[in-house]
This record gives sequence, structure tokens and C-alpha cells, in this order.
Amino acid sequence: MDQDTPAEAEARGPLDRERLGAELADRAGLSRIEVVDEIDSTNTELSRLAAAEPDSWGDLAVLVAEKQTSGHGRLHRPWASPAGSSLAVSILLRPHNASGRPLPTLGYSWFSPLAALALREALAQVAGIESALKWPNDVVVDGLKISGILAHLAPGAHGEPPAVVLGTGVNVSLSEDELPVPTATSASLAAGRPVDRTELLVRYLEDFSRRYRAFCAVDGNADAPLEGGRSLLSRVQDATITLGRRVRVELPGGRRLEGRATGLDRHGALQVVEDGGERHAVSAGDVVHLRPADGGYA
Ligand code: BT5
Repeated sequence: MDQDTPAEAEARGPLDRERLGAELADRAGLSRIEVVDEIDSTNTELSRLAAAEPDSWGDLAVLVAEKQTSGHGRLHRPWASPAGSSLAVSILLRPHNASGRPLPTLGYSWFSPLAALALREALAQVAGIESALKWPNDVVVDGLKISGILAHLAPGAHGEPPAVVLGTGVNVSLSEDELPVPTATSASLAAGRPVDRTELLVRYLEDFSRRYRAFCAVDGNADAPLEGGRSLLSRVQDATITLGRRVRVELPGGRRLEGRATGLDRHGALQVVEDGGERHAVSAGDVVHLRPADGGYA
């Protein structure tokens, strides 16, 4: 491999912990932010901390790791996050509305797309990259996966409804030969220049926190206008490239559907119309985008 340029070497340096400290937490409304060198998985560790020390790990507490030894995706699939060239970050959510009542758990399915929208905005601002959402939890650039998002439930504090641990992995400065799978890309590859990991993380956290608070203010209703603008449902629909495409959906039990993805319902489920006209609302599964005439991957 060629030697890194100084800008590339700088981009591969450690995260700037000074910029990821109290001032960011204040500005973005985070309850705390911790950066560790190495952990098995930020999602697993944050779930442990949420259960063991609920009073110290409140709403919008953030855990970031330079390196994960056992990062995972859905169904325990491995997630590769090489030290120094990716982001591994988890955010704890204990959502309450403006009157202080816990959010209806029906709204919880929107936290992953909310994170994906925030990351999309951060990628645009920091790296000038146009990305899109691929249902259910990927952020892609030209059909290649730059980020995966994984949300799971954690115990609620003091008898409250469950908390959510929302983990995001982002490929930032991986080179072509470091990509873990052929369907992946990285921010620096897509931008054609080095991308600052700390800056990307700061923007992501600021943007996520703002959107999350706006969503909580409407009690987790995906149809309600956010911050005086469009609803979360309509923003997510617009950003999701799966919609309008022919898809194959691999359902959790091993069953498959093939047809056209037509939209999202108000709980974030993917609406699919099979070739015979049968309609389905899919709340969990893996999607393969099909080209009109073949069974290929896009
Ligand atoms: C995901 O799962 O895409 C969710 C990944 C979430 C990772 C974050 S990192 C911080 C937090 N801590 C964790 O332990 N997890 C979260 P899924 O849709 O199941 O996709 C997993 C698949 O993506 C794997 O089977 C590989 O094919 C592929 N993959 C693995 N590493 C990748 C990478 N770095 N870039 C692109 N694709 C990857």
C-alpha cells in the first residue's frame, strides 16, 4: 500500500478527546460522553452500564470506542470496526415527552432511521457525501454500505419502560483493501479525500440529539410535523432508496418475499406488494435491491 499523506495520517490519528468532552455534551444536550480505547462492543457495554448504574447513565449518554473486539450487527452477525479508521458509538435513550411522560414504545422503531438521517446529514456536511438509507438500518453511498445501525432494548430505570441502546458503526478512513466486505465503502473513499473522524462524530451527535429531542417533543409520533417542518415519516421516506424498487426480502424465519417496496407505514415497517398483488408490512428482515430483470445485488 502507498504511504499515507500527512492529511491521511492525521485522519487516522486517535479521536480528539478534548473535542469530545464536556463542552460538546453541553452544546448537544448529551448527559455524558465517554471515549474508551477498547471494548467488546459499545452496545453490549452500554446495555450493561444502563442496567448496573441507571442513575449515572441517563438519557443521551454516549459511549464511544476506538476499537471493538466483538462488534456485532443484527442476528449476531459480525461488524468490523478497525481501530483508527472507523467510528463505533452507542447512545442510550430513555425517551420522555415534553410533559415528562415516557414515550410510547411504539415510537421506538423510529430511532434507527432517526440516527441514519443524522449520519446522512453529518456525512454531507463534513465530507460532502450524498448518502441514502437502505431499509431497515443501513446508510449507503452508491449502493455500498458506509454505516450500519443497531438498536436494542435495555432495562428501564426504576420501573420505567425499557431504554434503547442505539449503536452506529461508520467506515471513515478505510482504504479499498481494508473494506471487510465487497458491499462496503468508507467516507474517505466516497469523498476522495481524508475525512476527520472527530468532526464527523461531533456533527452526528449534535444532529442526532436535536432530531431526537424534536421527536420526543411530538411524543414519538412519526406523522407529526417536526420543528415546524415535515414529519419524520416523510423525511425518512424521501431518504430511503429502497422505496419504489424491486426487492427480495429475507424474513427472519427463512421465508422470502419478492415484489415492489412501495412505502413505510407509521411504525416504520416496509410495505411490499408481491408480484401477484399480495400486500405485506415487513417489520424485520434483510432486503436485497433487485435490478428490474435479474436477481442481482445493488
Ligand atoms: C448492521 O447489522 O449493519 C448493524 C451494525 C451496527 C454496528 C455498531 S458499531 C457500534 C455498536 N456496537 C456494536 O456491537 N454494534 C453497533 P447488519 O444489518 O446485521 O449487517 C451486518 C453485516 O454487515 C455483516 O454480516 C457484514 O456482511 C456487513 N459488515 C460487517 N462489517 C461491515 C463494515 N464495516 N462495513 C460494511 N459492512 C459490514
